[in-house]
Amino acid sequence: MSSYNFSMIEKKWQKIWDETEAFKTVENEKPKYYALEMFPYPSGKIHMGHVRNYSIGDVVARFLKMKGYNVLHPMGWDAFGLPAENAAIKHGLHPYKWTIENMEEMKTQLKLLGLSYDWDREIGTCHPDYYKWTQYIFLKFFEKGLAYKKEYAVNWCPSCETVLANEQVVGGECERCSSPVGKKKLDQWYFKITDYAEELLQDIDKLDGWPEKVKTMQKNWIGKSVGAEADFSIEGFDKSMKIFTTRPDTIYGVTYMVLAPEHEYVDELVAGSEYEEAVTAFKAKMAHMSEIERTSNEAEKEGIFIGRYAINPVNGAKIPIYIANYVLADYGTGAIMAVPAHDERDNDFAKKYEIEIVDVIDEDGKVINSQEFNGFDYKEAGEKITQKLEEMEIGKKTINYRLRDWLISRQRYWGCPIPVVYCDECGIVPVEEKNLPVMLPTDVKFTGKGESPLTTSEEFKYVSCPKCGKKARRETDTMDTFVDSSWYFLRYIDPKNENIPFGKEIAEKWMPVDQYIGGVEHAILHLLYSRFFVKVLRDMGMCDFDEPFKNLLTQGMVLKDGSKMSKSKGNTVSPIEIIDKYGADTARLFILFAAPPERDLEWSENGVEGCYRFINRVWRLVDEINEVCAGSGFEYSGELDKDDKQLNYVLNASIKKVGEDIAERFNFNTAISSVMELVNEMYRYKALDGKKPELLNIASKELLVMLAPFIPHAAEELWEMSKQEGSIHEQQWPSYDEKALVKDAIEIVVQVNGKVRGKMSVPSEISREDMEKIALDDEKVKEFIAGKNVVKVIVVPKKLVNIVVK
Ligand code: ANZ
Ligand code: ZN
Repeated sequence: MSSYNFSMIEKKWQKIWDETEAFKTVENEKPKYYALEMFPYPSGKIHMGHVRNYSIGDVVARFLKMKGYNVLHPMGWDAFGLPAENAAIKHGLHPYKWTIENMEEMKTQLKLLGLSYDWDREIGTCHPDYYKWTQYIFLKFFEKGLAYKKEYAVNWCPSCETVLANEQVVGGECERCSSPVGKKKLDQWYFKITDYAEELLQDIDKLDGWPEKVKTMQKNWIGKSVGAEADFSIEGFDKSMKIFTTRPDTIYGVTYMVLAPEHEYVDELVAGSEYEEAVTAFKAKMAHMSEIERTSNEAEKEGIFIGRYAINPVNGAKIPIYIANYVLADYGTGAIMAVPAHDERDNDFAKKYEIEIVDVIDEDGKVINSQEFNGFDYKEAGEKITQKLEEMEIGKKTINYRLRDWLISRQRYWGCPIPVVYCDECGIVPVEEKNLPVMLPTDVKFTGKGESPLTTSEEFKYVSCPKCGKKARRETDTMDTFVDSSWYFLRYIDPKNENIPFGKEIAEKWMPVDQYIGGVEHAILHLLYSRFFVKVLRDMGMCDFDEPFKNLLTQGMVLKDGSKMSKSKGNTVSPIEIIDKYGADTARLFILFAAPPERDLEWSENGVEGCYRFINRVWRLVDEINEVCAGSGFEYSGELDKDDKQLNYVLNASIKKVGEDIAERFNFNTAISSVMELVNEMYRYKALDGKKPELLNIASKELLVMLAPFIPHAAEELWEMSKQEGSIHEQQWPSYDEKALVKDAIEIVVQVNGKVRGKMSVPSEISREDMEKIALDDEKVKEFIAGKNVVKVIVVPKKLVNIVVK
């Protein structure tokens, strides 16, 4: 008898898989399958979230390989980003060194999990041979007018001294340091994602393999609103105020107007008036508040009258103009017509400042108080009023998107340099393609303050203009790391291409990603940006597909004591400790068994131990079968009796269920349960006398094949011990025998004094006498009737035996 020495086995097979390049993908005739997990940020240590993400992906990849696909399963590093830079500031370590060391460390840890990656395709976004192509793509965007510069009041963290994207502002505070976020005007680079808003929205409906909730989040993020623009003239002012409304039907109910405090007319409108001082003060106050603070539902509505009046174009009413916190400068036109009777925010505001409220829609949705539009349904009235505005040439139907252009420049060192040069003569000049990559300089200072550290490198900063040759200055901002991760899945396909980011033909072959797996926290930005990139690259002729990810699985969180495992909560469990104690196979099995992938998973040491015991149970079973049945082979003769049939039934039912659960639903937990039932049945069968060893050999072989995606090391070792040929991971997934699934056995219930004490499988043609005999002979039932008198045995044919005892 051998024992399950996981540590030796896992080391052994990891080494062999490495040496034989077992998971290297080469082009062949098989149908392709691209399995991809979101690549990690190299923080230095893997956590349970990684273990979960990558174990799920590994089962998918190994399973599809066994199903006959040519599987591409790559891994790499999302290696630029702030933590490296913070470490540099804190510990004086260069970000490059810090990152490379972390990548090495994490790779070692990932290898301990026995994941089936083609490490030959490994990429790191911080390597010049990767970011060269990020820069190349940037320049293509620039050429097409899809990368542009504009001055903008950005979210600014005074403590990190950096620009923050909207999503990095949480509750008005910096996501990283919790300082209150302010605004600052800076020249910034943008990608024009808004040009693709409509297509990004429309194509969501094509994503059949995506979770509904992710699709909804993307739709809301794009936020399409159909409405109208209308010009309201301003008394004593030569320009009119353009507003955007989704409810033109309410235009007769307008009782005040609002301009965003930052609206370009505001200063002019109050200049020299008694309102000027108060308006300036209010604007200053707003400048220190984040957009979220200003517009959240809980935020108190706040504003001031600016001493001016607008004229309602449809009825000539004179209406006061305010500036207020809840109107934003960069949505719609930055100005609104306020209808307190029908808009909640306007209603709060009007009540607070005692402004008139006029109903224009009654309870049945019919328009009232609206002259010739009275009596119309509000929807119809909206169209008619828009038409009227169009006829008056002061308005038109308008579509607005909440989606803004993507702010991509960061005043940071550890990112991809933006490959442009500023020349006094020629303006913004792109770096020539032959001079890519623009390498990150190494002679920089990390002060943790002020401008990008790239400005501290004199050598980097000054260059000659690519156009005129005069002295020019390089862009010193770097790109948002979301840019790096918006195309990495394309680089994996052709990772060593030295001429272009990826070959078109080979990308055609492998794309789209068949299964993408990752955290739901990336449901919006990363996925939207990747979709955007693919559409732009397609329009540039670099590829022919419209969408990058065919199927998406967003895995749930790993919880402990009911809350997410996280460093800050101090409730983490180290994957490495678990691997040391139980082995990677146990860790993987537990994570896959404890919950379906999309649900949250509660960590449980008992659960882990249970999985460890199960692997040991499989180990002993296969080991014993090898000992007892060796030499018997797989060919049996003679009829199958009821026990043979039962084993065959459970085996084939299990093959069917495991295959379907993985392929159709990724229900790994129920797949594993079914394998556990098979193991129980094999133990039962093995304990019987005079059974067919060939049947056990067959069951043992298929059991291992089914377990291979989940516990690859133990399965491979047991495969070898069973003297099977080749690697288990090269085997075909077993098919099941429909005939074996037709049961001619039935299940009967045995009761003692009316209580169910056992269920047993019996031949369907069983007699009353046999039912009674089998029931009384059963070990469990014997326990319940031991030492008692059997008064009566009631038999319901083919259903039930009730034993009455005293
Ligand atoms: C009058 C009105 C009456 C409105 C009513 C709504 C309901 P969505 O759907 O998000 O596009 N709005 C327009 N621009 C704004 C800005 N820059 N900041 C804050 N609010 C703005 O919302 C469009 C509605 O939000 C517009 O329609 C406008 O208020 C407001 F019963 O106009 B509505
Ligand atoms: Zn020049």
